[in-house]
Amino acid sequence: MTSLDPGRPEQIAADLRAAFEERHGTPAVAVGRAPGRVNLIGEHTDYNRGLVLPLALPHATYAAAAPRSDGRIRVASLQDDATWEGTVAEAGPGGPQGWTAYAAGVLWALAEAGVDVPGVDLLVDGRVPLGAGLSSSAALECSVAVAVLAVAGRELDDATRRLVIDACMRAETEVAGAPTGGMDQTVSVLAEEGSALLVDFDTDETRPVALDLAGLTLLVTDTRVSHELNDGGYAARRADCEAAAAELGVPSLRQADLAAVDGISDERVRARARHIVTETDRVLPVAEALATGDRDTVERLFALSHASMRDDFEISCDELDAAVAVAVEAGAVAARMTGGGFGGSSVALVPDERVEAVRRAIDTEFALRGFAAPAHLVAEPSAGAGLV
Ligand code: GAF
Repeated sequence: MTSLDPGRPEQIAADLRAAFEERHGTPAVAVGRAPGRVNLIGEHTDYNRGLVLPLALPHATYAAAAPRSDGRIRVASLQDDATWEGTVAEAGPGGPQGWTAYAAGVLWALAEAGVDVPGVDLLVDGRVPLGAGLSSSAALECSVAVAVLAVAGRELDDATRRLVIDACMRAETEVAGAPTGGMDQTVSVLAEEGSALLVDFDTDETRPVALDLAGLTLLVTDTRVSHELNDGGYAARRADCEAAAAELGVPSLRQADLAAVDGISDERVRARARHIVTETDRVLPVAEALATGDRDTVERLFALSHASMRDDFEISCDELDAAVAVAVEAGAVAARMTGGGFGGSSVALVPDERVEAVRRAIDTEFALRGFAAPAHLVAEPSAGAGLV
C-alpha cells in the first residue's frame, strides 16, 4: 500500500537550501512554499464564473532562489533534469517548454504586471504528486512567485497575493498553454489551515469555511492514470461551455438556469452545461454541510457530483469510478472524483476507523481489475503559500 507523505516543511527547505548551495556555490536567499489542492465540490465551474470549494494539501512545492548580477534567469528541479536559462523577456509564450514553462513563465508574467523582476537562480523541489490532478502546476508556479518576490524585496501582503494569483494564471494559460480557470492558484495562495476556501468566480470573493471533520479523514486516492490539462480534453470542455453560454445569450453559465439549459440544441453541449449549472448549485449546500457535520447531505451531493462528471461532463474514467464506488462500499461517508479529470484522483470522506479498510478495498479492486496500483494520501486542510 503506497502512502504519500508530505514531509516536514522546515526539513525540506533545509535540504533544498543545501542542494542549492552545492549547485550554485552561493546560498539561497529565500525559499517559497506553495501547496497543491484537493477540490471538495465545484468542478470546472471556475472558468464558468461559478463557485468552488477546494482546500490546500500539506503536500507542497518548494522553490529556492538567489539573485544574479547578470539579470539572467536559470531554473532547475530536483525531480527533472530539464533546465531553462534566458532573460525575463524570453520566458514568455513560445519560450520555455515542459515543466520550465510553469516556472520561468511566472517571471515573465510578473514583469508584465510591472514587477521589476531580478535575475535569479531557482531550484525547485516538488512534493505534490505529479499528474494526480492535485495541482502540482499551480504549486510550482506559486512557490516560484513567492520566492522571486522575496528576492525582489516585496512583502507577501494581500495585494501581493492577488498579484501572485494573476501572474501564475497567466503563466499557466499563456506560457504553458493550459486554459485553466484559476481555482488552483487561488487556493494555493489564499488557503487557511483547517479550512476549505469558498471562491466565487463571479465576484472574486473568497471565504474560508472551517470544516467539521470530527472522526473523519479526507482520503485522496491517486489512480495513477496521468492527467494533463494542456492535451485538448480540458480545452474542449471549456469550448463546449462557451458554446452553451453563447447559445443562451448569457456572459457565462453562472447566469444560466436548468430550464434554459434544457433548450440547448446540441445534446453534448446541453449535457456539459447541465453539469456546470447543477454543480454550481451543489457548492453552497456542501460547504454548509461540511461546516456543520451534516454527513447525509455530503453523501448525496458527492454522489450526484460524481455522476454528473461521469455522465454529463464525461471527464471520469474506469479507475476513478472504481475508486469512488469501492470507497463508499467499504465504509466511506461520501466520495467523488476531484480536479480536472481524465485521470487523477478521487476524494473520500472516511470515518477514521474505516480508513485502512477503504484503502485496502481500493487496492484490492485495482489489482483484480489489472489497474496500476493507486497511491493514497491524507488531505489535512493546510495553509496557503509563504516563505519557509
Ligand atoms: C483544473 C484547473 F486547473 C482548474 O482551473 C479547474 O477548472 C479544475 O481543473 C476543475 O475543477 O485543476
